[in-house]
Amino acid sequence: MESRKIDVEILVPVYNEAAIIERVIREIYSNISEQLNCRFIICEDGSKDNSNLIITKLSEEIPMILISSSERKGYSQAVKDGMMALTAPYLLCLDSDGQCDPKDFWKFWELRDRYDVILGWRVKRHDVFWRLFFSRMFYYIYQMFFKTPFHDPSCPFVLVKKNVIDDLVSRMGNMPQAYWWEFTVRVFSANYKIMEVKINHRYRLAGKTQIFGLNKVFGIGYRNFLALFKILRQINKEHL
Ligand SMILES: Nc1nc2c(ncn2[C@@H]2O[C@H](COP(=O)(O)OP(=O)(O)O)[C@@H](O)[C@H]2O)c(=O)[nH]1
Ligand SMILES: [Mg+2]
Repeated sequence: MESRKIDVEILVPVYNEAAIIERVIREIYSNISEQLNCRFIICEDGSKDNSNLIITKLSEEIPMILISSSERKGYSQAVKDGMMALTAPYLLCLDSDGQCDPKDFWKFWELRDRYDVILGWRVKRHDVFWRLFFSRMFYYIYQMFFKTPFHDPSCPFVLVKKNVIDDLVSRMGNMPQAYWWEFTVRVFSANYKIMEVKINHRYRLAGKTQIFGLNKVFGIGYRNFLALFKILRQINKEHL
């Protein structure tokens, strides 16, 4: 029997999310699989909890490709590896912390014929205040470099056509923890058709950020700042 073709693949990076991962995946799946044939690309690496076990169990029930490693790869490498495994015509990316509301997916999906990339815009972002502060400061610096039209260039809720991923993925990875900052400036400078969609952003379902602890934010910010020069140089070269 010929299997039905997949409409959209859903990339979800996972690190130490045992407390919530089953709930998050089931919520996404029940929303999207009602109307579309979908498959997850789950990128789990280095978790010290039961995340991998829970996901493996879920894979008996929910269609997924599991990209696992016992070493933690870091957010950007995990997402990049997931993007390289894409085979469907569309890729939806969202985090596994429950902050993105999968109901918003349908606003993205409606726009898919008119745009190459659809970005989430967290109008009311539910993160701790100091995180919002640092993110805003970085936004102003980023805008000095790239002058993008985006309100929320680091939103981890994105729908992208496969040809865009194929074009850009090999160049990605200059910001080990801040994948979307780089991704959005690359799609912008490559002149793809892009739309921002307002989304409902929630507090983490449980646990706390796996990346941006207050003790790490200065180091990450500094390295991201240096990466901006590198990305700018690369983009300028591409436009020569
Ligand atoms: N595969 C993988 N996923 C990660 C890694 N670090 C964080 N994540 C996942 O990426 C998402 C965002 O991480 P989080 O720490 O919540 O960052 P925040 O939402 O930006 O505060 C979560 O779903 C994490 O489980 C990593 O090193 N590897
Ligand atoms: Mg988050």
